[in-house]
Amino acid sequence: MKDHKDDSMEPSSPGRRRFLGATAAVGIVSAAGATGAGMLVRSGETAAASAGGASHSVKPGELDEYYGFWSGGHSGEVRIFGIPSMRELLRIPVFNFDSATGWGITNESKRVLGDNGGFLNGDTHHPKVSYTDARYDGRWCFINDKANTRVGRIRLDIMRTDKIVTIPNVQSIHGLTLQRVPKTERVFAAGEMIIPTPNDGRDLDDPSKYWTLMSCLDAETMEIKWQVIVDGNMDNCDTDYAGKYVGATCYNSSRGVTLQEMMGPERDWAVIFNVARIEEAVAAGDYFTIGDSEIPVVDGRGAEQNGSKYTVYIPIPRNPHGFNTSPPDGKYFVVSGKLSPTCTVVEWAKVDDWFDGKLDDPRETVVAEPEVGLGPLHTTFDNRGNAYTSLFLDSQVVKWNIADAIRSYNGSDVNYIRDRIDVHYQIGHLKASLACSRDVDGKYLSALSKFSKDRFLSVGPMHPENDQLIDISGDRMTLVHDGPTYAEPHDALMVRADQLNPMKVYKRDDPFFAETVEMAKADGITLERDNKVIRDGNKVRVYMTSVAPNFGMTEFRVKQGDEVTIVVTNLDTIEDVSHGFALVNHGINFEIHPQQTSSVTFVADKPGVHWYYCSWFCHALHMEMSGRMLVEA
Ligand code: K7E
Ligand code: CUA
Repeated sequence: MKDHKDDSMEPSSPGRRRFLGATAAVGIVSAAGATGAGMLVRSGETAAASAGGASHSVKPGELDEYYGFWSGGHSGEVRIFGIPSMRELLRIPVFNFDSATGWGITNESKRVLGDNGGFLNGDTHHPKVSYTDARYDGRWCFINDKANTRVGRIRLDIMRTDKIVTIPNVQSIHGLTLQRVPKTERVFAAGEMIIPTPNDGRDLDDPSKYWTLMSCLDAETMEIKWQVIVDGNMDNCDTDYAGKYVGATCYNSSRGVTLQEMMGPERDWAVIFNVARIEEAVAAGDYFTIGDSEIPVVDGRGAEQNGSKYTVYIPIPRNPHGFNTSPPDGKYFVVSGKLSPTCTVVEWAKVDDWFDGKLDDPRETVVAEPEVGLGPLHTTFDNRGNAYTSLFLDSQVVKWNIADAIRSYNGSDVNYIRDRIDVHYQIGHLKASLACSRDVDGKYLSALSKFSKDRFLSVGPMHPENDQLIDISGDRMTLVHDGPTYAEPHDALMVRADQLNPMKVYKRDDPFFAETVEMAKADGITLERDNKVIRDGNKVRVYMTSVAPNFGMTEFRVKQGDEVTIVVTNLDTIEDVSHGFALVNHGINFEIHPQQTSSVTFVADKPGVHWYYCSWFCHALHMEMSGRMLVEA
């Protein structure tokens, strides 16, 4: 949702203007209904105004209650925040180049980046932490790359990316979600843009032959198990709490290629995939392949007939967005209308009924369709039966009660709206603490606003995004923190601090640098002891240790034109005593954490003296931690 940088939302588009005219009225009616209760529309409160509560304050030296995993949008990274302080703790490079850590420079990171190491950008939207029985298990965080059609995996013990996979046959991985039960064995990646299949120059001018696919990856190996071809495109997705389904929203059921065309239909859909049936089909050989790819593709098209054996297409009003299953039991999922002021609530058990042949119309799976406000995007939940939906156009978070919305849908005269709070401004995603898991606790909600406008000192034409924190523990929501952030978190989630157990120092047998250890072994090197230069034709391998404030080697000699590999092993054993290795005028800098081995390969093409130094402040004599590479002409 990063394209709407202007409040006016495409004023030049007559279709959009007409639409807004119509639904604005509905939205106003809805808001008026809410204010009828006397108190529900409020202006924003500041942290100062709500400081009386203060349970959210984290004093200097105190630790946060949650780890927040924030996508970094088109910065290509993932960030870790402490919640509720909103202190930024770490940036984890994934698809991007990172000067501080040497991501994209070291051999170890290049192995992870693979063939796509040539791309230095990514666009991360949806971080998802792995589950065991729908509870965070601290193994991995998965993240999509919308820009270059990849999925990355971060190991949460070392907080570094260890796998990146490019998904074939599709363009733009947008939605990303994980199997919850019995544990995360499958990763689901929703393809967004529709393209000819294969996309080899055929059908350029015939969008009726453009398609996209849902991909299923093995969480452990990151191999792509299967794909399902669908009608329309896909953006957000989520799974149930039974390990049976994954579903995705489609905002372009008309398979349009222009904005006008994409806004045409009154209804698009949510498409639900029956995982067991798909895997039976794959096992039975009932699939095809696309182009050079060998991935089994199952046919899930057939929206006009409501779907196929493998899929059901549930009609949802107007360019739906957001797909969120309700905790702690996963009974419902909620999809927003985006261009309709409604949320659609579907009961997962009724999806069972559909696939069991008990329903005639996929709309019979819908149990509520509350009017919530203008521009609804994403929904999150507390542990008291309430849903919280972000309203992009209204710049609000609206709290509504699911059971009352169902009663209202069934004809009762109940007000399901519980509260509204202004956010600043134009909110995209929102996520309550632990709201994607059984442990949902209804304490905090992060509101990821796309604009900050007047909230901070001006830093030029482009202002920071504004990630706000809202206390949702009471009946009324209270804004407790503004957190300016850099481009551009889309989604975030909170994991309880005790649910993660990061390592303090590396283990010497860590797979992250296992290949480098193998290379050293072949050279007869013991990395924990040796400081040695190995020459192998014009290839030179320089092995050195580091212990604050010394590199094990303070000079080494190579010849101009040699391909040099420098391997540094940090023998320090105390957490946080990291060193850096920066080679001046060679574009080289990388991290070596306690007990880690890192390496880099380059051509020594400049004769002369070239200093290297430690770039991570480690000791009173850190400045002196340096050495010389002597390159003979
Ligand atoms: Cu709504 Cu990519 Cu989750 Cu942006 S998507 S907001
Ligand atoms: Cu080692 Cu600074």
